[in-house]
Amino acid sequence: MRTQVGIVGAGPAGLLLGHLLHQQGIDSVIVENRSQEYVIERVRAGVLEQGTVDLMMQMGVGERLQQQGLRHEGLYISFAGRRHHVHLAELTGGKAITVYGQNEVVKDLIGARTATGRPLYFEAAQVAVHDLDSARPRITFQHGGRSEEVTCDFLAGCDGFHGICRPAIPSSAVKIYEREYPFGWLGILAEAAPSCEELVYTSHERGFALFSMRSPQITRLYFQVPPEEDIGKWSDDAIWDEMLKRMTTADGWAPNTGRILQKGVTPMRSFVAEPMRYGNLFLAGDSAHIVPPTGAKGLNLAASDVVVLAKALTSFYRNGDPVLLDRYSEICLRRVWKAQRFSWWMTSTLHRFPDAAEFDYRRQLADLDYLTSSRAAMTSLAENYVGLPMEV
Ligand code: RFL
Ligand code: PHB
Repeated sequence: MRTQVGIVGAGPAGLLLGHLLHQQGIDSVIVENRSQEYVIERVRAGVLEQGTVDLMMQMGVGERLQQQGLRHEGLYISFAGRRHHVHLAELTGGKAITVYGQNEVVKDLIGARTATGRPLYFEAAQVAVHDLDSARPRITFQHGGRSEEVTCDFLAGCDGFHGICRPAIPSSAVKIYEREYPFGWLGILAEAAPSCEELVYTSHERGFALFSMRSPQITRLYFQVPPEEDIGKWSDDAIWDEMLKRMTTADGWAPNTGRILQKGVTPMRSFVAEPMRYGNLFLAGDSAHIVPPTGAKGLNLAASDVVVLAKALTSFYRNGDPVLLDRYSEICLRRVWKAQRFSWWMTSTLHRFPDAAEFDYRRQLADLDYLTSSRAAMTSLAENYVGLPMEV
């Protein structure tokens, strides 16, 4: 098989890239190792920045997002038993975020890809990339008992943090920046109507907790646990008990409880691989960088990377101009590092660090007090949370 751009991974990055390229008349083949059901059902992100929403609308894949997405013009920061409102839209000239599950985004994008009739292989086994620094890089894999080979002009490594593309780059050609956190998140999806219209980020002496949602019927909640926590240790009753202890505020607000539909533990990490290119392989999304979920940035960064990559490839195929391809990594990394900074800051400000001294905890509370009483501080939070501009 021959194509222009071989894409490894059918998460948000790979699917968005495939569609952006298709709209510019550039051919691609997408190769994914999991099944379609698995990719759609994986419960992950929920918050889309304004720019990600605008992108999906412009791409013509925003119909369900517009109908079912929950637009939020604010959020709450809760500490010392009180919720403090941050009016995102008022502080950012009208920008907002939209709560719409990543699995819904992926479902919409798979629908759009399928309608183009271009190849999207699920359940590909032994996926490997070859000849990265040549003019004809290749993807090989097994599918339905057959060996397949895709010869490409360019490869896009959109295969997430545990994928095969980043490890295929010689270690001398990539520098890794990394930080692990001494905690993870236990997350649940509950059959309960959200008891607040906006997200609530809580700093509590027992640790961080987050109230979110997926629909008018489904609440999504998280709380901080030790990094390797065994979910088997947590009965549903114990989870609710801990959620309510951390989230209930002095005015009596608390999440509604209900049947737990799904639960899991997520580790927290900050990670950047530089540069995001090796030869004709371009890394995009989680394959190149990971942020802790506190800033709700991961999926949105995947989207901004592929916007830059699609523009660069379009400019190359239209005008033979490689300048944007050469600047891809530099352009993406500027935004990536700002999202790293913001995610680290949200994480450090709201979580309890096991080795922190009393001084650190009091300073954290002062940080939150300042944040929620200074318009300047809230504006900084708001402009980062709704998303910094996508630059090309
Ligand atoms: P993905 O989604 O991991 O997709 C990569 C795809 O590649 C496939 N793959 C392979 N395919 C072929 N061959 C191989 N060898 C392969 N190895 C892997 C995988 O099966 C998969 O389908 O990466 P992508 O596209 O870069 O997208 C990134 C986002 O998924 C991620 O950043 C977000 O989920 C992070 N995240 C959040 N981001 C936000 O913007 N807003 C949020 O509110 C938010 N909340 C979250 C989150 C992530 C979470 N977890 C579980 C890590 C909340 C949580 C709990
Ligand atoms: C979610 O709804 O899953 C969610 C919301 C905000 C975050 C992370 C996850 O910061």
